[in-house]
Amino acid sequence: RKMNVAIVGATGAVGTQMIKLLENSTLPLDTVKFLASKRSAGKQLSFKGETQTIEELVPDSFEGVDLALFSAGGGISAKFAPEAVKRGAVVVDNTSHFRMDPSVPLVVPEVNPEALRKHNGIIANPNCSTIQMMVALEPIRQAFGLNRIIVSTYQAVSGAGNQAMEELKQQTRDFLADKPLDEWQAEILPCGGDKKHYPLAFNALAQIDVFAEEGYTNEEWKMINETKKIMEDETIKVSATCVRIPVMSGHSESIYIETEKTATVAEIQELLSQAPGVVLEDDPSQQIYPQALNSVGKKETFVGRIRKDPDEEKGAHLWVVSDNLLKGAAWNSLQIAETMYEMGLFK
Ligand code: A2P
Ligand code: 11C
Repeated sequence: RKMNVAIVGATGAVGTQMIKLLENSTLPLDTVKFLASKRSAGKQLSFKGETQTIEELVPDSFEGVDLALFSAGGGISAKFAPEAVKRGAVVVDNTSHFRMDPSVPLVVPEVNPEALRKHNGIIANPNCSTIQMMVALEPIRQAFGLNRIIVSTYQAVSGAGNQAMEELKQQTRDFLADKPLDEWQAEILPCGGDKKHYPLAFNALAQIDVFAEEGYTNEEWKMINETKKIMEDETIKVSATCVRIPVMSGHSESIYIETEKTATVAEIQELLSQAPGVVLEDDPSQQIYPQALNSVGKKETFVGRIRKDPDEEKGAHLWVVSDNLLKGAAWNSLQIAETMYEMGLFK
């Protein structure tokens, strides 16, 4: 049977990528609905060469919909995902709203596809910085065990949405025009929901999302809590520092791990060269290592700079890069839907 699909947040940074990916999806499509706010209703976009009209999101938008891909913010998911489920749709939600709900699977298809079987209508897509870390580390965990992860991120501005990207572009223009710093506009970053705003252009901001318990930001807690849920292991020690840098797309991560069994660099390289969704780019002799710019538009997670910690036999460092809008968001969401289809999980 062919499927009716709805994209919620069709005009957003992630929604736009979802539309592009859906054009080449293996899902058997019948109709596709493009939903956004009242502001966008009536605007047009192109899908598979045909002009389509964006509709305002209302509860009845989901009548007859089999699959709804949500990426319009946590508040919208909280309100409308249950409406979609009530009307018989399966929801793949890209926001943080349902992620830690025990009745909601949190899935990276390369890591824990079996969790999809337990869904109750909603499946959560993990945070972008968590997803790429899981793709790189799960093969290592399987082969050598994983006791500890310490990660520092270098995250792109597209993770904060279209308006944040515009803000960075304007600040960059201001810098190049020698405009004094106190005349630059900062109204969104580091976080739309917080009180103070700082420029990102030619800067690095050690805040993504709002501050929460113990001096960690929500983005850092997401990496900690989501890792334990996806790997189904509460005992893994995880700590994170999340930093926004003036890159448009492609999140980079410096990851330190401690394995249970000792692993050599060659063993980790061999493992990751075969791992699903991973591209190994690791040849210091040729200056080969992953770069954010090269990751843009690709579905894979790129791993390099693999090296042992000089003082800890079971410690190793990796540099992990992926397109945050694709594997971190739109592609992982659609990949969840395609995996569910292959598993026969759509009624
Ligand atoms: P709109 O463009 O109509 O505001 P981004 O993450 O790039 O900021 O995009 C957010 C997405 O969420 C956009 O598609 C936006 O639509 C959508 N959105 C925001 N608020 C609402 C709302 N109240 N109802 C439906 N969609 C919304
Ligand atoms: C960022 N990781 O790069 C965030 C965006 O929990 O889905 C995704 C927030 C989330 O800003």
